[in-house]
Amino acid sequence: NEHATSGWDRPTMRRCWDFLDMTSRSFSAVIKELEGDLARVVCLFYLVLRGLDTIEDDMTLPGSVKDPLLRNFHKHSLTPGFSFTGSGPDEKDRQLLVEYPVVIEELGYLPEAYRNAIIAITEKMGAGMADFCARAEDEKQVAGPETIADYDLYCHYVAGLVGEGLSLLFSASGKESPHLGAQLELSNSMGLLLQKTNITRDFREDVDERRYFWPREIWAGAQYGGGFGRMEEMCTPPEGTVSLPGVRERAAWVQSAMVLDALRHATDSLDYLRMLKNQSVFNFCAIPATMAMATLELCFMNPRMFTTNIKIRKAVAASLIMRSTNPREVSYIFREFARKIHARALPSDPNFIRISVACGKIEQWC
Ligand code: PS7
Ligand code: MN
Ligand code: MN
Ligand code: MN
Ligand code: MN
Ligand code: MN
Repeated sequence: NEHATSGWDRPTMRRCWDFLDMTSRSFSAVIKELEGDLARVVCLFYLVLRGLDTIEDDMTLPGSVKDPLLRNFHKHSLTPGFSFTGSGPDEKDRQLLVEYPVVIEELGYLPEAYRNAIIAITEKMGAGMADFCARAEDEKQVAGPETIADYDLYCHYVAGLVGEGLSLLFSASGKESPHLGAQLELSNSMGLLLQKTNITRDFREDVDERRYFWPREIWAGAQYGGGFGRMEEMCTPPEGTVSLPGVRERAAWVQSAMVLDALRHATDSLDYLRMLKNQSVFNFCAIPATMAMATLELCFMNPRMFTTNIKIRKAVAASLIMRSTNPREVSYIFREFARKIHARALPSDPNFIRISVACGKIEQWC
């Protein structure tokens, strides 16, 4: 029967479900609702990438330890008994790496097509993360992406590849078309929409931990209303000065450039969602996408984003979960948030015209 291979009663799989709840704020519920095999397969994919991301995020690890761990994580994931106990005590998900052997064992029970897809994506993501870490270690370079193209590349490694891998798994399950796994452009866009929203919202948390993801082209250059010397200056004036005039306003223009850059991926994401046939897969992809659009609208022109960790209200999230059921409804949700953003844009913002165009494109899609 179905339960014999789904492993619902294996202690190792039970522990993996525990870890999914412990490590995921946003994905746990939608992953568990996936149909058939897919719930377990995507749960394991999530845990492998969560383990890899825990290593990437750990700023207490020296490059000499971190670099090979990231580059070889796909091999470790196939080595029975591998665990990593060297994460700093403050890493919130360090226990997952301590008990990583349960994930490795469950990967071993997966059909080969699924396992190979998960391992191939993990290898590419680990190499990409390591490349960016190496640049941050290099004293001659400023940490973080230089240009917007560079920012797109980083986001491709940590999120576009997740979209690519998920599409491969959906196709391999037979629940989605075999063509879906080949739509790399569209699945990349879904990942970039989510990742760029997360990077924009998490400004303060990331800067406080000395993690810099905003592209220098946006925060240092005048074109997008920037001109700051360091990311920190957007929330705290440089040492020895009182708050400079215009800092708040320029920070707002940089923030609006970040929201605008994320909005670029909205229509491709709608195209991706339109290709899906399975209801449980649709919900899994659409709910994080509408949450991202709500989060972008919350961030836009919101000075609180620079000082605290802002989140959409529980009632808004609950309503989005209920409404994100089909492509037309989801496009209306996108349009609703695009209209709110457009209505709050100021003509004095250097990004004003580009914002109008981006919102207009979403409007046109519907
Ligand atoms: C396998 C579901 C649906 C075609 C661990 C889902 C961190 C935003 O670090 O935890 O706490 O600020 O809030 C997810 C495309 C990836 C991109 C990426 C794997 C959508 C490791 C999610 C998630 C592709 C790198 C979590 C990208 O944010 O971040 C699975 C289609 C992991 C998806 C990271 C971020 C995800 C993220 P943090 P969060
Ligand atoms: Mn998280
Ligand atoms: Mn992270
Ligand atoms: Mn990370
Ligand atoms: Mn985090
Ligand atoms: Mn984040």
